[in-house]
Amino acid sequence: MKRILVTGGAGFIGANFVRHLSEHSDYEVTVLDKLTYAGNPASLAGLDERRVQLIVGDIADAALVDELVSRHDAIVHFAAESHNDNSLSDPMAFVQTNVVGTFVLLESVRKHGVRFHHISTDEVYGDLELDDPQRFTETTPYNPSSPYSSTKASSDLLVRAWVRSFGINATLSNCSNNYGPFQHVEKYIPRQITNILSGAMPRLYGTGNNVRDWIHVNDHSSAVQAILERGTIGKTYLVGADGERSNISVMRMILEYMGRGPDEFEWISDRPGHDLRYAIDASVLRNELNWVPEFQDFGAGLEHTIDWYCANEAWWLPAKQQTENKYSKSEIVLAGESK
Ligand code: NAD
Ligand code: TDX
Repeated sequence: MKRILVTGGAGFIGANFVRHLSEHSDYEVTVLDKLTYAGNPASLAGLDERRVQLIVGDIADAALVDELVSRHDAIVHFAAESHNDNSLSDPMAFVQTNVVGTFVLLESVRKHGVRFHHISTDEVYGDLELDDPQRFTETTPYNPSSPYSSTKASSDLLVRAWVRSFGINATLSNCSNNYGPFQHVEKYIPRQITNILSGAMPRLYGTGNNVRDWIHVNDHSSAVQAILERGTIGKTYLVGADGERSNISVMRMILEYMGRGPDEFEWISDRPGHDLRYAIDASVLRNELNWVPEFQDFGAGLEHTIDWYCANEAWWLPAKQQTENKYSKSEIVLAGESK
């Protein structure tokens, strides 16, 4: 297995994965990316051009996909519309890329018999109560809440059906919330860091008690490589690093690390349908593939991420104003500490 096609490789997790493969394998990588607002070729800057090639195109373009799939040994499929808030204002693009785009890839994979790994999210399982002792496992029933998570769930079900009905060589992984370098400024952690760096207030939705299960993006990359190389065909693996934290606690860590007071943020009206808590039980991945996350200390990973945004303003600044303009159309700032 030498030639890998990475869809969405100019996005946050895809670009980090391509960087990871450059360091931890001798694969040749082709990135297929539409370069939507979320894709940035600068995220691949500095990589060896003899080993990493960027093709700008759409995963729903069947002719392009077929030509590319036919000359690769494996596909790792990250490309997606990925932001819940956008899926509330413009769901069509989510159906087109996440569902139709995945279908187009699967048909080509079926035709050419290549290995396929599908990247998905823990959000397909819906949410948990704050005090629920259970975490998501590979057998938790699907129960997605948002247009984003419902289209990711749809894509997972397509992959499973193509395995069962057509015998394609596919694996799936559902990961928790990633953080690290090259994440778009629309997402929670980079938004707060870059708000502070731009002289604006950080913004917290709802009560701030919602819990996300954070994993460093490099640990997601090592998990995907392990599944790609050693995973059982047809199987789903949950990826997480025991990183549950409430949004308000993450907010206060960012404020502290950036030298601000604990209440120097704004309370914002809640996201409609806001999932309360995600939590992953990754013991299948740990036990079967001996995968261990490297970034066990969330505080250290967060400080490293803050340092990266401080040092890479040229990477994030061009997207900042447009992102905040989009948010300003729907967000309502609440007076005082109300919910
Ligand atoms: P991202 O939005 O940063 O990147 C998505 C990339 O896909 C962009 O480069 C974009 O240009 C590209 N793309 C979008 N539509 C395309 C199309 N039609 N054809 C080709 N390329 C297209 O997203 P991300 O956060 O890096 O997420 C990557 C994958 O990981 C997604 O499948 C997402 O569902 C999944 N995931 C993300 C997280 C997270 O915390 N960010 C957690 C679990 C799973
Ligand atoms: O400004 C904000 N303030 C805020 O309180 C933003 C942008 C978000 N939030 C909250 C909403 C969530 O509870 O922070 C939490 C994280 O929000 P996002 O970064 O938008 O992530 P989330 O909705 O949890 O989804 C992410 O994890 C799962 C990714 O965007 C998905 O692609 C992935 O599947």
